[in-house]
Amino acid sequence: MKYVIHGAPGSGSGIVEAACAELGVDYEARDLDARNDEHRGAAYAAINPQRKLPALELEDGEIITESVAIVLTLDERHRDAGLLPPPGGKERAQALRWMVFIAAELYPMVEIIDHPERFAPGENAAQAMRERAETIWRERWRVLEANIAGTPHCLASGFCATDLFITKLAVWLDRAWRQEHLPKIDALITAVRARPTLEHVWRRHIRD
Ligand SMILES: N[C@@H](CCC(=O)N[C@@H](CS)C(=O)NCC(=O)O)C(=O)O
Repeated sequence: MKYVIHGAPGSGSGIVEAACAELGVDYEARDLDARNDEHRGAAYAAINPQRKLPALELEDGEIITESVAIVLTLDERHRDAGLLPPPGGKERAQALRWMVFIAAELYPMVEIIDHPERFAPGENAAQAMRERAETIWRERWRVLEANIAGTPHCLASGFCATDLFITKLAVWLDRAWRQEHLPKIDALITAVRARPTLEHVWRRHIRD
């Protein structure tokens, strides 16, 4: 079985590559030229009608989009690897809670900050929208910081896939601000980046 991950270096597809690397499954990272908006074109729209990365292609060609759905699918298919805590327990519930918080409350802020013109007409309105989104983005990171239960992971029980989401998105924050205001998340990133299984993934996906 071989998964195909449609993505781009530096993008959210790093979460899916990291999940596959943690699971030890065979995958091919199929990069699009996101700098030249290849993901906005018709060919990729046939894979993800939302024209966003990542998308996971299963061995029979089935496509899964939405990073949380992808990670849950991978966890279900490779349950023994423990990418997430076992179903039914409170640790899994917390892992899902914060994974969905990231996907639903934090990740959408990135589109508004990067492309405010999609949401507000005119340059002034777009700039005001970007500034407000940046404030909300940081406020929501503080909420997550206050709920990091482990040392240094999101869960008290240790590493899980939620830490991959946190690591990939938190590196988009200004580093000095992150170090000052999100010390627990900063320590989490350091630990997750140091995982030997993930070294080759972060080399492609995290610049500094
Ligand atoms: N809800 C999606 C969000 C994915 C997303 O926003 N991906 C970014 C890359 S990190 C993207 O493709 N942006 C392209 C665009 O907005 O034009 C998920 O969780 O997978």
